[in-house]
Amino acid sequence: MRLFPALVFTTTLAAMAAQAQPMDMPQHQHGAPSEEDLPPLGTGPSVQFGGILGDYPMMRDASGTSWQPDSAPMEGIHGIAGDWATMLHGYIAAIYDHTSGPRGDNKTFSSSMLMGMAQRSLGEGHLTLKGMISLDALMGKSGYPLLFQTGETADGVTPLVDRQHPHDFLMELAGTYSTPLSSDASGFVYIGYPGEPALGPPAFMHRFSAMNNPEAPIGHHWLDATHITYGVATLGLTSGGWKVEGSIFNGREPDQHRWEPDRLRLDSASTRLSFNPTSDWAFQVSYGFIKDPEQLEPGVSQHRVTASAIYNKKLEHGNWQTTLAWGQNNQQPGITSNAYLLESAIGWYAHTVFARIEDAQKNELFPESNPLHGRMFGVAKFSLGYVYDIPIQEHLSLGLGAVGSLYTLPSALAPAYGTDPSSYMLFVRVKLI
Ligand SMILES: [Cu+2]
Repeated sequence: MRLFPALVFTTTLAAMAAQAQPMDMPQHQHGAPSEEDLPPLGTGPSVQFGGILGDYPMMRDASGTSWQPDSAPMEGIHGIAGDWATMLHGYIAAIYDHTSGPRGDNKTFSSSMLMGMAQRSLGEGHLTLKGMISLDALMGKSGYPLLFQTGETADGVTPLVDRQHPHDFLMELAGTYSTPLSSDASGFVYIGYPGEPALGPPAFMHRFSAMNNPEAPIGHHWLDATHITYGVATLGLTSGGWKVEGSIFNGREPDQHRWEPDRLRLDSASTRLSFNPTSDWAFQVSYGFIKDPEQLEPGVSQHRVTASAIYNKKLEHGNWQTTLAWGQNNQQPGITSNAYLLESAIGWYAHTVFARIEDAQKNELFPESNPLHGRMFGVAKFSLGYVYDIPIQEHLSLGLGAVGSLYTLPSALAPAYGTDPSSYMLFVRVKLI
């Protein structure tokens, strides 16, 4: 891990937390305002956040244009700058990662995210600007060890297998405008470079059930891997708990040059239907045609179908969220494979316990030289983790955590992975709250 830039990032987070001039509002348990805490319109500051895509509580907004339950907590520092309501959210973690077996490895690395958002009213509607960066690229081009993970490339020549790719420095630069169309419906447009098309559940680092777990899901490229896409344009409608939207976007996954933006293309398309029937539920189904997603497999496109349900329960001193998701990739030409994910996290005072169960079909675990090349294997992963968060400043907390995982795999994989592979991560995290 290159320590210096990571230290600068941490210092910047601390300085922002110290200088933040938050809105004068009561804070709830995690330091973030909940819907009830916000001053009602007309009595508090005239500038405040609303839903970025229509008339609904801001807590519903997750990554890109995806939705989570309204009752989900939203961390970050809220403020006002002129006519703009602003929000800042971020974390940086130092992680020690160990994976067992013949393909196992150890690595110490950092992962991070800093997100800024600003919203103002414009005409009848709302304009929202979002920017998000990550210093994940400091971990090096081959990312971090993660057994059975597949997707993207380290160097443009070899595919990443049993490694999670680092995220690009630029994760999102996007603008959204929404305007009322009738008394109960709004239309919106979302433009991002990079951005997230209307495909899949909220990206893992943006949903409460996953955000405390430093590991990416091994089903990432079946569910939410399009969260960083170099070129997205989305049009949609919202009405009450419903949202329907369509995107055109760049189907190619980010290349190995993580510090630089990629070439803009708009060669793929997706559509998503979202429904939040109550403040505790968020459902979505989506379909996308993804043109040539893998740099190393030109000419192989994908049809992707996903469905997910998120249940969130606000507790007196915490929050509990559970996500169930399914994703299917249908390669053209090629095979169809599925990934299933069930994850849950419960936060109570300073404690968060989280768990994830995944089942994924993988056919990219072996290089062409291996007789098992191209064969599909079903693997399952069980993870359990815990993090303890200590407040170190009004808007900053220090978390100490660990996560351990066990796997089940077909016997044909034992020579490559051992009969009972396992892995763990230990981490220290500084987070804006
Ligand atoms: Cu990703």
